[in-house]
Amino acid sequence: MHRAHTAFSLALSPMAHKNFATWLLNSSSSQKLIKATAAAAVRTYNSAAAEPFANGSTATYVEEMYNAWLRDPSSVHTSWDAYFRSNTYVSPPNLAPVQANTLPLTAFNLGGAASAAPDSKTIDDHLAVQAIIRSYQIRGHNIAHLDPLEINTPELPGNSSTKSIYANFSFGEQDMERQFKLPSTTFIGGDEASLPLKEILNRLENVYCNKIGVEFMFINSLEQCNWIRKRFETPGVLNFSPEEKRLILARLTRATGFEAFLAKKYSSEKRFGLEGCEIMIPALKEIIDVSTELGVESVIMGMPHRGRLNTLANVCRKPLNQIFTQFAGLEAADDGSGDVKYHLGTYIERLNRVTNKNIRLAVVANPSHLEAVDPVVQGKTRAEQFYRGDQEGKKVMSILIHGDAAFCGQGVVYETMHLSDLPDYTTHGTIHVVANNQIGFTTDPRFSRSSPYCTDVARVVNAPIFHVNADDPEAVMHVCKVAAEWRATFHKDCVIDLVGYRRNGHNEIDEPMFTQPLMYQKIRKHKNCLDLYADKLIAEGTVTGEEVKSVAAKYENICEEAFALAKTETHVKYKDWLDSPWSGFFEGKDPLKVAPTGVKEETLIHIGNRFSSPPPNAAEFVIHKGLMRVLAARKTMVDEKIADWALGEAMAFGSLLKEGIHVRLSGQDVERGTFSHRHHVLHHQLVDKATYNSLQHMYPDQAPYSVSNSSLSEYAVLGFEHGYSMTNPNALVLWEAQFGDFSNTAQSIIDQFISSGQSKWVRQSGLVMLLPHGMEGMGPEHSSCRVERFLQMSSDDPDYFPPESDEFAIRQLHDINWIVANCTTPANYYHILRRQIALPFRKPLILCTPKSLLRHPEAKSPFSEMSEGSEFQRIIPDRGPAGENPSNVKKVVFCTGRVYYDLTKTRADKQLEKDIAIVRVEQVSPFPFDLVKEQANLYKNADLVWSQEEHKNQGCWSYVQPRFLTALNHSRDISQSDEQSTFSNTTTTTTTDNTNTNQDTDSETDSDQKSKPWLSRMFASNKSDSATTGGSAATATATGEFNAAKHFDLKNVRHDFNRPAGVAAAPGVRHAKTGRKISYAGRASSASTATGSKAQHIRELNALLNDAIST
Ligand SMILES: Cc1ncc(C[n+]2csc(CCOP(=O)(O)OP(=O)(O)O)c2C)c(N)n1
Ligand SMILES: [Mg+2]
Repeated sequence: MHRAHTAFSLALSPMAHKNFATWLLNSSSSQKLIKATAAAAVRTYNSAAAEPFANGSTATYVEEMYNAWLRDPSSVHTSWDAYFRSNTYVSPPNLAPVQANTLPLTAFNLGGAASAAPDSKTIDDHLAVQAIIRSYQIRGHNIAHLDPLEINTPELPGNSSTKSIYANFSFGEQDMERQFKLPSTTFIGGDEASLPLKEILNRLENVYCNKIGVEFMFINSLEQCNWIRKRFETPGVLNFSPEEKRLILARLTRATGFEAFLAKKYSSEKRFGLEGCEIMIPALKEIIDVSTELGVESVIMGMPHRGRLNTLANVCRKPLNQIFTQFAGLEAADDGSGDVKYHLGTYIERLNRVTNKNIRLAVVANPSHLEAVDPVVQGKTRAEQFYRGDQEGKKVMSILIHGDAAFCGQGVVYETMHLSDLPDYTTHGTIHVVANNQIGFTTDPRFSRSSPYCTDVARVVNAPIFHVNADDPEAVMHVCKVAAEWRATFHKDCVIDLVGYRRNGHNEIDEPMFTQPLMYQKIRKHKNCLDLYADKLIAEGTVTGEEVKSVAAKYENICEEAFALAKTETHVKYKDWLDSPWSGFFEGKDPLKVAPTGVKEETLIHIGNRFSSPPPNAAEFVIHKGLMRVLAARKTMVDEKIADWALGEAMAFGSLLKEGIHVRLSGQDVERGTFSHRHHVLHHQLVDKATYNSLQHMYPDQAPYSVSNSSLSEYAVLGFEHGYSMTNPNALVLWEAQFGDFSNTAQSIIDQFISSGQSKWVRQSGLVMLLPHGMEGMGPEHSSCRVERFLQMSSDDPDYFPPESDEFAIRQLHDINWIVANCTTPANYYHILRRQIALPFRKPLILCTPKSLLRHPEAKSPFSEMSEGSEFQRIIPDRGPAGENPSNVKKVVFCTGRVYYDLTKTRADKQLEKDIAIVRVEQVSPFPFDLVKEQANLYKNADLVWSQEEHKNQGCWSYVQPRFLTALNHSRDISQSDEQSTFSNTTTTTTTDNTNTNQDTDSETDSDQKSKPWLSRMFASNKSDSATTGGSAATATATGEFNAAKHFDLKNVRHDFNRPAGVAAAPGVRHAKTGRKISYAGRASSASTATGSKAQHIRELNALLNDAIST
């Protein structure tokens, strides 16, 4: 039986066997099961796992036998007795003998004399009944009626009658009325301890082979298995009251009505409707209702395209007019690129009418990349739990909704699942809902997965999986209730597999008959779930036909009213779709003011002393000798008031923690540091798991510090940390790659969330990515963080020299999508980390970090470069003889990162300190046009060279080259002659104020704007009239001061952090690239990032150093 391998042809054949018992009989593995009970095949616990039937759950069965045998050896069959006496059996460590599962001898003695020993047939028959019960529990789902279309029915061999199975168990018709004692591992009896065989079979058939298929017996916890059995087996669990049924009907009506309304009004628009799985809406509502009842106050959801609008409308209750406005193709009122409507997020706080409790619902915005949002949701959830002090996840939970094809196809699902139980990543249980329409775009399951179910990935974390036929609303509601209770009880993941179908094509414009003709013939004849359920409720007298119609009509009216309202809108507002508002963060802040990043020297000394000290109970806490030396070396540095890389980092973290900023560092092996330099967690050498983390003990009232070695995943962990960073701007969240290039397995998170999140979803993040980078002869894969890729995604315009003013740097930071830097000193590293928090807004920071520099004797900074008055240096000028006498300098070598130390050494070796200046570009993006210009002007007569250790087609060269040209040659404005390309396409806005201080640039008026070609206008300025009005005032006054109060109406900036119109307002000017040039000194282009041969690496390095350091 392989659900994925079933073919459509089966759908046309009648279901061969509806009864599990029949199937059981014919299944070869089942035969083994049957025989196993009597034959008592001798297996060890381990070998049991290899047997098809004897999986982990069968071990529980063996365990039961074992427990019974322990209490009374004669209570089990002689074969079990022999087996246990042989000492072959080893009790599994996590299954202690459980009283509830004992099987006393008297259990077999129904109807017989109380003291008489049971005969072996009685024992065999009882064991056979137990085996049957277990078989239903283990594999009943395989034959349950899950598919509303009845296409994917099991492939059943032969045609045997139900009777024969009893016969096979040595049961005949005559046994049907025989009473059998029920074991403690079933709840089908309710209050009854025994039942006739016929009733046992009927009840099992109903529980496990009807519209719900429960897959749970692989779970290695008897308690959890019993919990699930009870929820599904107890008689009457599926009985719903008339009120409950009406509520389901009303919700289903809305879900169905919403799609129908959109189909009517926007028939040619893509919306990725939910038709065929509309029950997902009542399902989500049920999960939220039950969870709210159980204490949850905030639900964070991640979901793909399918049914997203419906979820926003009917689960989150996002105003319908805002949703409809998205269909109108209106201009946006705010900045950014926006996104298609079925990717946008939302955040709503509202009263849950069923539970009468307040609830916060967020749907996280996501890209097309299916499942990429999963870890982001988890990180955001974790962070919300953290800030609320919700250590057990009782108040905040996540729900992840998946498509069937994506759930089994995308590796990030697995990677995310593996975070679910890790101490620093768990969200204490996620409910996964699969909108399983049994198709992925045009691909059938049998071609899209090799596993029986699309949900099999969840088995790796022992998550129970509840398959349910999406055409049975009551079964679905029951499953949802159990899922919510499961999460609240065990705080572990579980999966609801809603097996439905897709009524239309992949989207509403697609023709499904091209590829699934027979399936769609069937779908066309298939009544929708609402009609089926309404018919049922009418037939049983719960509602009348009139009531059904009136509920539908009422909802249609609501939609019509919202539709009319939407028509009056003139703009869409991206801010309405924000998923993570930071209330209060932007209010009253000067958006162009950075707080100082230097701190008092005494603070540095305090942090340094703590960081270099063993734990207070040092006498008892045995530290590794090597680490004692590390601590001693740190202490010496503190005494000498200098810092190496690790100390500089600790200064940044410690000082932020002191200021109440939570710091979280996560990634592979970050606690020690891949290069064994960090050592934030000291391990007691004699006591297991006893650790000490000095950064957690800097100050009594400090913010929490968390450092966590992560699972070996980049995609999920980076996504998780990105999500974490979205929740609260007052936290420094860092993810470190083991080596920089490993971040490429997280490329979708980088491309779709980190680089473009603000532009698409008006969402900011101050996440820091630490990427070890440097060509140090370690081979192609351990050398480069591929900084060129990050730079290529930087949004600053290579040809645009922003207006020069005191606010040059902050304006650039404000306008760019992220910051890319490569620091050469611990002090600059310290400042750039602190600046992340000092900024009045948040931008991701991509930081190339060193390897050999971690221990380089010159890569140290005095405390004076970190104390009050010091700040981050975007460029570090040459401070040696060349810098002191610039007019004598023949050549200026610009560089970034560790190659600086090689260059200075070569320069010293060649005694060219007076002739060659070396200037470090520490912040590569946004490009320090102003400082580069200043440096170039300083060395008027010198040749200019960019030197890098990366190959020419890699590293920073292709990014810096055009920007150097713009920085060097800014005298001739070409904007007037090249209007089409005058403006930066995202960051430049128009100003009508001519008082700009920038002498190099021309101001541009509205009338100038109007005379431009439309494309140029569109790219150039704010998109709405209102925004243009707001931005019409100059952002800088004649004195260069920025007056936030005057120019920003913060009341109108609902989500605060959006760039208020005008902040970036500055006329764009491009410059002719004539005059001074910059040349390149470095490796040639290459396909690989570095050579695998150390000798060749050194040869290349020497060549590039000689090339750069020559006059
Ligand atoms: C990572 C990724 N690969 C490919 C696609 C293109 N794509 C969009 S929807 C889709 C099918 C998804 O099927 P399923 O997960 O079952 O969801 P359904 O559309 O059936 O609801 C594909 C392949 C994508 N969006 N993301
Ligand atoms: Mg699908």
